[in-house]
Amino acid sequence: MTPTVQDSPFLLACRRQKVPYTPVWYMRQAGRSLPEYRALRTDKKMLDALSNADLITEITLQPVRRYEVDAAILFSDIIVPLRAIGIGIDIKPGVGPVIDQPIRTAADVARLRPLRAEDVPYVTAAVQSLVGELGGKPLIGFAGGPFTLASYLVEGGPSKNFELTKTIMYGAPELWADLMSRLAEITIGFLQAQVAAGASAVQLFDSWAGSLSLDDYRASVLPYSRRIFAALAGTGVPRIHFGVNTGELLGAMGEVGADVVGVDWRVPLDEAVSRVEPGKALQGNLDPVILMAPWEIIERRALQVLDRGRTAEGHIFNLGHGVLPETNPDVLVRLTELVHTASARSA
Ligand code: 1CP
Repeated sequence: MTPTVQDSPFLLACRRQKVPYTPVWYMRQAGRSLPEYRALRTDKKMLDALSNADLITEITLQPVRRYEVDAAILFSDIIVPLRAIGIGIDIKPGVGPVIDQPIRTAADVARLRPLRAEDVPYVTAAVQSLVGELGGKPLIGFAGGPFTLASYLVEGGPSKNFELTKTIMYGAPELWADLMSRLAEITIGFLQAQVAAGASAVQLFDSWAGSLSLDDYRASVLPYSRRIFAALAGTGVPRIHFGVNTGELLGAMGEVGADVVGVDWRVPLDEAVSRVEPGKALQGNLDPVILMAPWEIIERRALQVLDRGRTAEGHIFNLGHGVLPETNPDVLVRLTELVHTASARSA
């Protein structure tokens, strides 16, 4: 019998079922560190690459071929749905997303209309072709979480302290609610389009939610993330939720309805188990910077992550955040092999 995507170790682990070995994929595996990615990008702007179905397909497949990871992640960006509904955004090399006219008033917020699948034809076409190309390996669709999207829109670009965003969140609750509701609707449309086209799982990256206290996260972000996860519940695909520096928020980030909670490197996985409610798988959590150390160190630390991951109901091996651009791809090939062989021995 040919294995189906539903029997893949990645989806089994998301569902907390028995796996032949611990599945592994890497956040940001589909960009930046691979020479074949850089070669493809030399004469192409990031935004052009993100709206070309053939390029999205090719870049998504590159790390799967090279690293033999257990899942592909769609080559896209969290700003893609915002641009698709008409917000002026550029991705500046070495900076990140930059917004033409930041969103700060009720009139600005009113420009955020819902997203339909027809707004992102290059994404749905790429997902459809990837499902065929991947031959039974799952494709992870994704979107930015509401706080993280709000932070780029309000600040106008990357930010350290999110001053303007938090000023609205603390001081103008009605405006904040309108902004977050609209972002939740856009995100639901974007994720549903990816799942309808064939994505096997979704990850909501609320990368910067860790800048909030637990109380503020619960009051001002959690209800909108919960709305997103609830809208996807009927699709049956596993829903992963991830943020950076979210040790204090791990329980709440699971409560939004996530099937899998992503953990950064600051909280050991066995400790994370005690912070999330039962019935969740965990994903993580090797520090991406450890990949710059000698192999013996990487090996010891990766085995420690696997050991601690065994205390979870399901474990997907990953880094605690994205692959850094200066990472040697050969190290990721070796790490993937190590995770597979070491976990198969103890499965
Ligand atoms: O594996 C992959 O690379 C898949 C594609 C992917 C993903 C999952 C890209 C392509 N972006 C993202 C998500 C993303 N984008 C997040 C959430 C995940 C995370 O925390 O890493 C965030 C916060 C962004 C915003 C963004 N886009 C930044 C960060 C800026 C900041 O505030 O620090 C940057 C640098 C970008 C551009 C971008 N998006 C993707 C790539 C490969 C790049 C770099 C462009 C390049 O140099 O080629």
